[in-house]
Amino acid sequence: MRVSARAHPNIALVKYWGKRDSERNLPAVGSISITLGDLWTDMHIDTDARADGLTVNGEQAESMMPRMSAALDQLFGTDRSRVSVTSESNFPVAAGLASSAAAFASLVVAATAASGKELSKDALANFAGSLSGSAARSLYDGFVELKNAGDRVAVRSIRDTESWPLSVVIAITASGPKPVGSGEAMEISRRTSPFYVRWVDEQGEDLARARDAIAARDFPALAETAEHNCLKMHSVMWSSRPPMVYWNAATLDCMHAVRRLRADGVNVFFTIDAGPQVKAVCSPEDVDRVRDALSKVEGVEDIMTSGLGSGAHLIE
Ligand code: 2P0
Repeated sequence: MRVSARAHPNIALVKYWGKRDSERNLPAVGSISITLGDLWTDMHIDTDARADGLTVNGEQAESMMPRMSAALDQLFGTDRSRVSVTSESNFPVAAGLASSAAAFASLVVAATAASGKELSKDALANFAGSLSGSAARSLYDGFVELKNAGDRVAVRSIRDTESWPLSVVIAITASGPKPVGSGEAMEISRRTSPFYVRWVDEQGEDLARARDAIAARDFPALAETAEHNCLKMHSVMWSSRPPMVYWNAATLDCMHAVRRLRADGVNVFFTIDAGPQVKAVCSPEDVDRVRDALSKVEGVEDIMTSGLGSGAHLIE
């Protein structure tokens, strides 16, 4: 039997960096993200396969296998028959474009349905989050907030896609896999960065500002908070031992290009995750100007554009 689901990656405007419980993969801080509509990962689950297997965009993906097998054991039991998992994405994976969020969100939706179980969206989000923290947010539409709640996370959509239709222009400055995976990098930051404790302490303030800005559709306030939170997270990464610097020269040049556009009156701000790509969040009417400016930056290899979109769901 084949069951398929689609999920979209999400981009955090207030970031998740650090775990309070690495065994259960619970985040140290809450986060706020936007779900992207035009980038997707489709996950196909075939039960009664000859062996467990995972193919991502046509290639065997060993690194995701342990987390995937653990998820399948949880749903089907450890004496389950073998399951073959095939995923296809329309964007580069493992390059700081939140591919693991889309992968694990689509995996839990498809595999839960294949197992015959019915789980609430809250349970699916917690299940996805236990596999990859950011995946919990990809279950929901539009603007999404993840809060810590005891030994769980509580995730909800705080504004829908239609009522504030922002766009995201993504400048790809390098498409290879990242040097240190996010999970490992977060642990290094927690153990070694002198700024980590302060990062965790201040997150509540940034979340409140972003929540208020989103409620009021206040673009300048959201821009200020998101860029501040992004640069604060990267300061934690840079001040870790060993330091983790995900940027390249083009990353920095794109940030300057975005700031110049904003000084010229364009509604745009940048955010950067654990990779060198720059995501420029802007008003839909400004997409062409932002695309044009970023495509002229030396070192930008490709540009993708996306609107906001829906949470993970089953597909035919
Ligand atoms: C985020 N990132 O909020 C932050 C910003 C990267 C930088 O969530 O260890 O792949 O699997 O829970 O979800 C990437 O971390 O980490 C991430 P795990 P995940 O989007």
